[in-house]
Amino acid sequence: MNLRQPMLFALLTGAVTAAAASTAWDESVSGDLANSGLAPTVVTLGPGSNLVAGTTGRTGGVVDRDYFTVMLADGWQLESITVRPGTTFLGASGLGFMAVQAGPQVTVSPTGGSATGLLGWVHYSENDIDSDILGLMGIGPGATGFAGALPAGTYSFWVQDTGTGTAGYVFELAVGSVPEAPMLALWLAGVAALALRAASSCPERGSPGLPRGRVRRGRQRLQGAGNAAT
Ligand SMILES: [Ca+2]
Repeated sequence: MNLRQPMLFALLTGAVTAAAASTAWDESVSGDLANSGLAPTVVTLGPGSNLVAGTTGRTGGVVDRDYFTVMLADGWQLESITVRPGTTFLGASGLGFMAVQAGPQVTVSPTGGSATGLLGWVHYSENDIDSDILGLMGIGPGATGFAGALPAGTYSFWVQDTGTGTAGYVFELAVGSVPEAPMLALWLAGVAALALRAASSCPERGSPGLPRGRVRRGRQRLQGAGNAAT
């Protein structure tokens, strides 16, 4: 097989092999995430998939709220937040809550009942397992709102389930590089060049089944017709 063929296939299909998710924070290993929005735990994200796992819920009347801050460097963006299996729910509502505020803190009161000041928020449920909830966060009523990926910057997240008991959560945060227009143009030019090369390397005359003798005779007839017309 031509060594270029796999690369060409990948370019044309956009096929990318998904890298295994890495663990950015696991409460069972690294301890409870911060309980105060004013001092969130800093969680470091890398390119690709990052798992943030922990527990929330209400024990002895106290809600274990979890707050963490992530920083996205220039050229990078948060593309999705997928709820993964291992996430569980409490009470009749069966809803967990996740919110995000721009900056290094969540200053919005957890008991104020207002989303003002949040960038977005979402109630996630069993139905969201293996689904991306970032888009839903962006349309949380009362919050500033956003659409698409979260661009470079600092963001603080707030996770809670106020039901009695313990609810687990596993979120997969996908970080990707921001597509650059010049790079996209180069990529398109490359695809076009490969397509032209593929076309020009097709069997001459484009008639694999036509004997060469007939092709030659056909050309001679055409040339003869051309001569007659001049
Ligand atoms: Ca916790």
